[in-house]
Amino acid sequence: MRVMIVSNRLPLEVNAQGELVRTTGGLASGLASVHERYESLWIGWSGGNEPSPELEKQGYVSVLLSPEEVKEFYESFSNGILWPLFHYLMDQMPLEMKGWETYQAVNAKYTDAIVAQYREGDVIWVHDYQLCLVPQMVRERIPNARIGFFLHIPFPSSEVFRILPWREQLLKGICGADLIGFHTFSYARHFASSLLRLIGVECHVDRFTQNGREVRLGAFPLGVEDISQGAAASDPDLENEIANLKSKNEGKKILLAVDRLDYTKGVPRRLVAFERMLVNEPGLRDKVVLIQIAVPSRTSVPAYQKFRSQVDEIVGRVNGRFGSATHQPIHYIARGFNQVELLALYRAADVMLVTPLRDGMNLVAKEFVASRIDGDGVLLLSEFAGAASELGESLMVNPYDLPAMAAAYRTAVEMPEEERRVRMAALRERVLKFNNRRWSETFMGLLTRPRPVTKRRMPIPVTAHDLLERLKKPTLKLLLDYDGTLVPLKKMPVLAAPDPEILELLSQLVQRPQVEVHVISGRSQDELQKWLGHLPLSLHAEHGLWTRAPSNPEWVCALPDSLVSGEWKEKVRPLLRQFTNETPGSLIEEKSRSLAWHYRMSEPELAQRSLKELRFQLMEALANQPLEMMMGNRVLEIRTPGANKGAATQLLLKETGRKEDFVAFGDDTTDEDIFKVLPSWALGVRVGPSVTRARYTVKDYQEVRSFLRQLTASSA
Ligand code: ADQ
Repeated sequence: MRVMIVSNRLPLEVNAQGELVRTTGGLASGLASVHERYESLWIGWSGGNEPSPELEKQGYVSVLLSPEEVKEFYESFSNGILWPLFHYLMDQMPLEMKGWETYQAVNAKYTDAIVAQYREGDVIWVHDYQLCLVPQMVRERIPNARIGFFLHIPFPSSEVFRILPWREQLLKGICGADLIGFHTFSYARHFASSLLRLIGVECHVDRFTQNGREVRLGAFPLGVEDISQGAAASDPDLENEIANLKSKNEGKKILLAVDRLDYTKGVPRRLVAFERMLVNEPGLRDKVVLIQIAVPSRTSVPAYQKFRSQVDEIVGRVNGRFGSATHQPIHYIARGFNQVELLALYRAADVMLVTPLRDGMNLVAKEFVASRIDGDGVLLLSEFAGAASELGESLMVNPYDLPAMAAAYRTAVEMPEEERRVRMAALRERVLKFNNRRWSETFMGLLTRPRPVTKRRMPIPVTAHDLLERLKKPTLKLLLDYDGTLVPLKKMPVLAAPDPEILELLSQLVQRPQVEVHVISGRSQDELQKWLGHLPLSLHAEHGLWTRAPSNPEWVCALPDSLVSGEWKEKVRPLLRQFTNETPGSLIEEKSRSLAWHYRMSEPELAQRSLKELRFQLMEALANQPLEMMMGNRVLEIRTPGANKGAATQLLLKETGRKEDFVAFGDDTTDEDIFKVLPSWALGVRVGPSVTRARYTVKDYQEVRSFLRQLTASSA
């Protein structure tokens, strides 16, 4: 098995001298282990616009981006819009949001690179917010590919995510994957609620169905290597460097912070809280020093330039205010450190400050813990970092609460050794156990698990023309559902009256003696009569309980009167009214032998909760009644049993025998009753993508109309 890792950037870039150098960032650190462990191919941008033979030799495939693409896809759209929004920092977004077209085009470019390299059996693992559209784009070209998607940054609340004008496309793009991973459970929960609210997809615990495919989602917190054991740890310079740092700061506690210089990392607030501690605690002024390492990042995005000068200004102010000829409170170093330098700093520090305003995970916190073989050191951690959900023994802070932060710094500096060790021991146990190897193995394990064998076979996608070709006999019985099959679904049932086009099509069709048309629906006799009654076709109302033949205006009931008494309605109606009042947007539909509760217009999460409660209360209230509850598309129907679309279909089939062709179209769960009873010689067609018992599927109601049109023409 080969793994294709796909990320916006490769972990190496070609510098001005043409040499390969490592890039800084959490994604590169996390994935290096996958690249080494599996047979793999890594696809991404190398930072340039020229192919590099050096990269290819090492198993990297570079995607080349033009300067305009870098500007619009990477800087404007990915880092200028998605990055701040996903981190809840909407004030960093530009007034005019640009780059969507290029974002799509570049996602297609990555897709081309994947398709060109793909070999049967490969596993494709796509990473991060720059490539949200890639999973679905690959799915369309390699339908049975195994695709994973991992988001390295937070997935925001659906209330924030919905701000994006392209929210639906981004969600559907991600849903092309088989497995979707996040760092924390709450990001997965936010994603699931966006699915429900924005594209109406309901998630059951850790899975949902998309276009008839099962998609899973879950929390897979990324970990780090045990860096106390790695190559850097055995570097001869390391111990010297640690001793050097300690002696230079003799008698002082070292507070350390290491970041990519990004406004999400909370650097200004961290520095201001430090200033506040110095103001509040004169006794500590010459006993603490803050070392802030910050590697410049995304320097061409406007929001970052402003932010850098803000940091410079605060550092200057604090050092000017509290520094002396022999002491400088903040050491601010704006460059990347190599691994040995970083490790020495982690090990020399007394307190590690990790205080992002929002962070997907934050690996610096875990690297610090992993490096502390001495079992000492204090981790001060923002509750808004993904890492907070795993590292509960750290000193937790809210980075927006400056007085509390300043107080926490003091607590950290003064924490007794015993407490430091107890906390660190617990942190180390977890960080070393749930390391990056475990992360990739868990994700890959789930992604490569054999797909569950479904008893139901997948329906065959067909066009109107394909269906027509399958008709063999001189005459045809046609069974048509109404809503969603002949006309598009509408928010309110009363708005779904037939349009002139469908009326014209049906009236043409019923003139053909070779075709017998039946319309079957959950709707009442009155509605069907009003909308289609003038046409000479058979109507079946309330899922087949009532039938009207073309030649006879009388409606006939399929069940004896005794079975359809409506007394139970007196009990159910008040309950439905109560739930309708409590669930804005829902409504009750009265039919002769049933009551339906529609909630298509309601706020989806509220509707789900109400539905659960309503079903429970109905079950209690109707315990001794021979009634059934039936779920349709955003509707719950309570009705007398015995009459359903399946029973009605069986009656029709009996008359037909095998002399005629029989075709049934439906788009809803209630139509599954039809497909269930169809013999092998009849054609069942589900309208729209879904798990179904029907043998065939067509795209939408337009395709049904196209079938009716071609049928009319061919039987003329
Ligand atoms: P980042 O935002 O890059 O990653 P982080 O997880 O902290 O954030 O990773 C930073 C990496 O870069 C660490 O390995 C760190 O050692 C290194 N680094 C940072 N500053 C450095 C410096 N000055 N010199 C040298 N190295 C430095 C994104 C998300 C995170 C998520 C990761 C991984 O924003 O939330 O944890 O991906 O999924």
